[in-house]
Amino acid sequence: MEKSIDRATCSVLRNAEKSGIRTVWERYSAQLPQCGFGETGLCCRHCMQGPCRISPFEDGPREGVCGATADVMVARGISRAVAAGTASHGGHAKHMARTLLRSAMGEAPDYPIKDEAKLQAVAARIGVSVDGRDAAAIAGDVARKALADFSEKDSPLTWAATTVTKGRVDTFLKFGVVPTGIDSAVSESMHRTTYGVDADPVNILLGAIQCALADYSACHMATDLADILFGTPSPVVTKANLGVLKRNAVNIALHGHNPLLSDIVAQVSGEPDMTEKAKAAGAPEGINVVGVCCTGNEVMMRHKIPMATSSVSQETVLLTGAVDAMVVDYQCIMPSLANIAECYHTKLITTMPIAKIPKALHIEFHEDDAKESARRIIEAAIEAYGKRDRDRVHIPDESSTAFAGFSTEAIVGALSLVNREDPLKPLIDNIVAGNIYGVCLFAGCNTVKVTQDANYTAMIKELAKKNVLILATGCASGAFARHGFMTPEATEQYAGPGLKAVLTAVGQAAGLGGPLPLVLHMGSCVDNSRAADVAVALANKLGVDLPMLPVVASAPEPVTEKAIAIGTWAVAAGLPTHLGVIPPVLGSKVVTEVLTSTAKDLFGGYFIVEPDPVKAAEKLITVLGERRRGLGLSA
Ligand code: BF8
Ligand code: SF4
Repeated sequence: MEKSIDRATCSVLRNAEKSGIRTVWERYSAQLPQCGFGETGLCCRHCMQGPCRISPFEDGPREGVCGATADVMVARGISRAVAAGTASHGGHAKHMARTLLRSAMGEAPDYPIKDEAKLQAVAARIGVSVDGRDAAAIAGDVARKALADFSEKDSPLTWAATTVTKGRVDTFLKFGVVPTGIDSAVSESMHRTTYGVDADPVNILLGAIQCALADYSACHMATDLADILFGTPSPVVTKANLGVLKRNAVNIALHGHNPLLSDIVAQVSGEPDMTEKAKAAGAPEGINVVGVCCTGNEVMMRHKIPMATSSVSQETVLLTGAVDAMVVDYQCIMPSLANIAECYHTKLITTMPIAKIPKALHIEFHEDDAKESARRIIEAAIEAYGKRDRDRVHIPDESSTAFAGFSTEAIVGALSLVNREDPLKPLIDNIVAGNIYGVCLFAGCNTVKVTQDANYTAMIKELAKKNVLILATGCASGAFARHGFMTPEATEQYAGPGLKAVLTAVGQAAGLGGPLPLVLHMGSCVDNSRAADVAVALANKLGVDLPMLPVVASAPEPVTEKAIAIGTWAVAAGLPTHLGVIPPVLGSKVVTEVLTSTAKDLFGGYFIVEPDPVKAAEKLITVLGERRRGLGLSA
C-alpha cells in the first residue's frame, strides 16, 4: 500500500527513509499483523480477572471469565471510545468556558471579548439576559451556564437543548438518551461499562448515544466560545501543504486543538519586536507561523495562517528540517514527535499540564499571562533557528491555495447577498430543483490504514459531479486543502452543472468574480457543530426533522475516539454516516446490526461502513436519492 498520494508528504518521507528516520508508517508495519481480537472488539481488560478474549470460531471460549459475551464486550468497547472522545471535547470546551469566565472577571486580560454579536446571539439562545448589560456581565453568565453543563443537572444540557430541532428533542426523550451533564455522561459511561454493571448490549449502546450527545454539546460549546473570544470566522484565502514553510524565516508550527494557545501565539508572532528579534537572529523573512491539525484549522480561519499538514503526516513537518519550534497543546499529537525533533534542531514545546512528552521543552501556558507565555515560546523558536542545519532543510515546493472560514454565519451571510430577506431560500430552492442533490459533511482524520488522502480525493470527485454540496472540518479539511479542492478552480473542474451554477451565483453575489470553492471549510473537529447548525436551520425552515434531509456525513479515513464520538452523534442526529475504516465491532452481530441498521429505525441515522471510496460515494448518493424521494423531490 502506498503511504500517501500527497506529493509533498511522499517527497519528505523518501528523504527521511534515506536518513533512516522511522515514521508512523514504519511503526505500523512493525505492528502487523495486528491482533484479530482487538480488531473485532473481542477483548476485554475491564477487570483483573482478564484479559479475556472471545474467539470468533466455534471451538474457542464464547464468554469472558465473568460471563460477558461478545456482544457485551464490543458494546462496552465502543461505549468507552465514545466516552473518551467526549472527555476530550469536554476538556477543550471546559477550558474555553473557564477562560471566558476569567475574561469576564478581568483576570485574563489577553482574552478580550472579540465578537460581541456572537456573544449576544449565544446568550439570547441559552436564555441569558442581554438587555442593557455590558459584554463582561453577559460573558460571565454565558460562561457560568457553560460550566454548569458539565456536572449532572436535573434538566437537559443547555448546549444540546437549544441547538437541535424540536423533533430531535422528542426523539432523544423517547429513547431516554437526553444528556444532563457532559462530565457526568462520561462518568456514567465508565460506570456502566466497568466490571459487572450493564450487560445488555443495546442498553450499553443507548448509553453511548447519550454520551455522544454530550460530546455534541461540548463541540458546540467549544465553537461558540471560541467565536466569542477570537471572532466568528469569515472566508479567507491562504495556502496549504508543506511548501508553506519558509527557508529564511523562523518557522513555528502550531499543533493540537485549543485556540486558547494557538490564537495567542498567532497574535504575538505578528508583533514588531518579535519580527525584529527573528531578523536579528538571521531570519530575513521574520516569523512564519503554520498550522497542523485542528488548531491549524482554527488559526487558518481566523488569521489566514497556512496549514502545513494534518493528522497522519504530522511528523513530516519536522522532517523538513525547517521547523524551529512545534508548539502543541493536546489531542492527536504523536509522542513520536519528540524523537523526530531530536534528530534536528527543532524544539518540541509542550504547553499543557495534562500533556507532557519526555524530551520536549515544557513551557506551561497560563491564561492570566497568555501573551507572555507566547513570547517565551516564540523566543525559544528564534533561538533554535540559529542552530538550524541548512544543508538538511528539505521543503517540498508544493502548496495549494485554500479558501477557508465558512462558518454558519459566513454561509448565511453569503446567501443573504442572493436573498436578503430569506437567506436560506436560495439553498432550499436549489435543493428542491435538484441543482444541489444533497449535502455531504466530510470530517475526521487521515489514517495509516488508508493511503493518505486517497479516500477523500476519490469520494469528492464522485460526489461533486453528482451535484453534492461538500462541507469539511478537521483533518478532512486538511486533505482537501492540500489537493486544491478548496478553490473556485476545483468547482470549475469537478462540480456537476447544477452545483457549479449555484456556487457561481453565490460566489458572484459575494464579489468573488467566480464560484465559491468546491469545499466549504467549516473549521476544526469541534466545528462539526457548525455543519449541524446548517442542517438544523434547513430542517427548521422546511418544517421537517433532520432524518428527512438529504444530508449525509463521511469520515473516510478515521482514527480517533473523538471521531467515534462525533460519528455517533451524527447518527443520533439522523445522518447516514460513512466510515471508510472498519471500527472494532465486527465481533458482535448485535452491535454491528444496531449501528448499521436498527439505529435507522430509532434515530433515522446509521453507520455505512465501506472501505472502497467509489462504492462509498455511490452508497451516499443512493441514500441522498432515497431522502430526496422521501421529501417528494426528484432523485
Ligand atoms: O479533532 S480530524 S486526527 S486533529 S481527531 Fe485529530 Fe482526527 Fe485530525 Fe482534530 Ni479531529
Ligand atoms: Fe474478563 Fe469480564 Fe473482567 Fe472483562 S470484565 S476482563 S470479560 S472477567
